[in-house]
Amino acid sequence: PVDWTVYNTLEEINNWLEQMVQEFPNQLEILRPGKTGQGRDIVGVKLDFSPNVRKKTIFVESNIHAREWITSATTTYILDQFFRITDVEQRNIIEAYTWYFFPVMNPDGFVYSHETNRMWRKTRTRYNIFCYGADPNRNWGYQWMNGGASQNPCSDIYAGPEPFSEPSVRVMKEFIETIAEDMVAYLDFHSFSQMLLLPFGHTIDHLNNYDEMKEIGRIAMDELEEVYGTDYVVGNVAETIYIAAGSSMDWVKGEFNTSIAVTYELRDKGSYGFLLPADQILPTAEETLVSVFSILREYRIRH
Ligand code: 0X9
Ligand code: ZN
Repeated sequence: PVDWTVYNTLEEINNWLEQMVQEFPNQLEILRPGKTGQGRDIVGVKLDFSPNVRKKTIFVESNIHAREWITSATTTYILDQFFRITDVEQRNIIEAYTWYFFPVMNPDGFVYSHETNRMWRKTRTRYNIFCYGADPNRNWGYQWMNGGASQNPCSDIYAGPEPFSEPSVRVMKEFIETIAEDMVAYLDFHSFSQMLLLPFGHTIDHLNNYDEMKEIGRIAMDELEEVYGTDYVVGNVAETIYIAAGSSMDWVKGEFNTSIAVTYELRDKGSYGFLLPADQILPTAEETLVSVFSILREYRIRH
């Protein structure tokens, strides 16, 4: 069962998504845009509280890195809360957009992290007799291999033999292209470090709407901190965490100049790292949701 007291398997998450769609057929639609390298469906949902009205869209991505289990736990919590929240200001924000949720963007890696190697990060493409997988957050075709990525298939940051070599990445690229025109926000969830990262990963330059997003991000992370005292750093990828080119967020920002493009690095700061205890799922999810509302509210005030 998905109740945010334990970490769930891919099957449990997908069953829960299907259950939600059955319960709310007028607001939710199941999406299966394509298959992974190992033949699994990549499963997402489209959420719209007034499906006949065309709106701006928001895309929510998590678990493109397999071992970052807190990320899909958090985004499924957010999706669930969208059906429970009664606060008028929050409902206005939820209902102003068409939402896309893809809780597990890397299903092959996610299953491998559950069944075989808890610390697995990449996809599961076989590249040689010893080494499997490319980093699906180095495989996107914007500034590909321009820093912080490797051409060695045994590396955890292997960018792949070419941009979009990984079937799951290619599927999601093609799906995002079909909705990009109306997209106002791309929310990408990773762990860990407690950071809110802004484009880009290949340069420390403050490009596009960096200054405005830095200001909005700081306000949002201050509100997040008020919930449980969790402190976040805000800044561009290259200067805040490290140079890293070929990510999904950078591709979205670079290709479509999407107004809000952010990458969360959720809890914690390294005590447990990727092995964040399950009793931290709810507090992490709660504080993160507060900050998502905060980002959207602050953006809407300014536009
Ligand atoms: O290295 C990564 O892909 C991310 N950190 S993680 O520990 N979750 O692996 C940072 C990604 C941010 N980089 C860009 N969006 N360019
Ligand atoms: Zn990650």
